[in-house]
Amino acid sequence: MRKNIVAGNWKMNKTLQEGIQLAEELNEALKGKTVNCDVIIGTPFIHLAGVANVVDTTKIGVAAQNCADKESGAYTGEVSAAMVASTGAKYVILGHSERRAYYHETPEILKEKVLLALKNGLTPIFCIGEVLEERESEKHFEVVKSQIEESLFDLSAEDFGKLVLAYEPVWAIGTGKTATPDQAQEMHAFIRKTITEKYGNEVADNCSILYGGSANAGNAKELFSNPDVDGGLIGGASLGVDKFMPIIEAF
Ligand code: 3PY
Repeated sequence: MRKNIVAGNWKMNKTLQEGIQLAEELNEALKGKTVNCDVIIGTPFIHLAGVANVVDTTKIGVAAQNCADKESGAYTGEVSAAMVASTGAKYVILGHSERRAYYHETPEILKEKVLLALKNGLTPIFCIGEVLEERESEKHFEVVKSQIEESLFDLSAEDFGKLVLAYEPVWAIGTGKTATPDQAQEMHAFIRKTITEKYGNEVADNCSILYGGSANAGNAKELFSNPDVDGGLIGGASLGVDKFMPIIEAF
């Protein structure tokens, strides 16, 4: 069943204490409330266990923002999918454009990360999206299709069915620019069609496709009202309960 999801991506923000406080505040804000979406917070590695400990995990899912492309061993500074899962986190954001651009994560590396995440019972939230020049030269559909094909299309239908996708046009990340609801719907429908062609209607219909890129309380309702936009991956606006709750309540 396709789910509505609002997922925060804290990126590299918040000390451990600040992160725990934010998670506690969100937990409190959601107490006794019925919301029409799954809520996830994507924290830095150091917060994962602490956050998973203080939140009601039946109401708030915890996500890492990355995991290693290796199982274990001599990889100084890396954190494996098994380690992420051992904290109580249930999700991992993979392929964010910041990791592709600054940490040179290739489609092949991402493919390994997705496999390891799945092997360890984590749900990957897999990010895709074009840069500005690609949109301006009308290559955006082609680029997004390749990103999906190269890292995900070797998966079985069963495993593909475990993924969440997040369309994040790179030109809308941290720029204050947002794709218009029509641009978001057009791309999300294209992504769903791409999935249908490979895996069939059922897998495509059940796949949650989130929009990311300067989504906030002001534009969430309009973005989420599109039939193929199943929620958001939220950057800056997930860093305070006052900004994040209205997005959760936009469903
Ligand atoms: C943003 O909203 O800027 C994001 O990159 C969310 O992942």
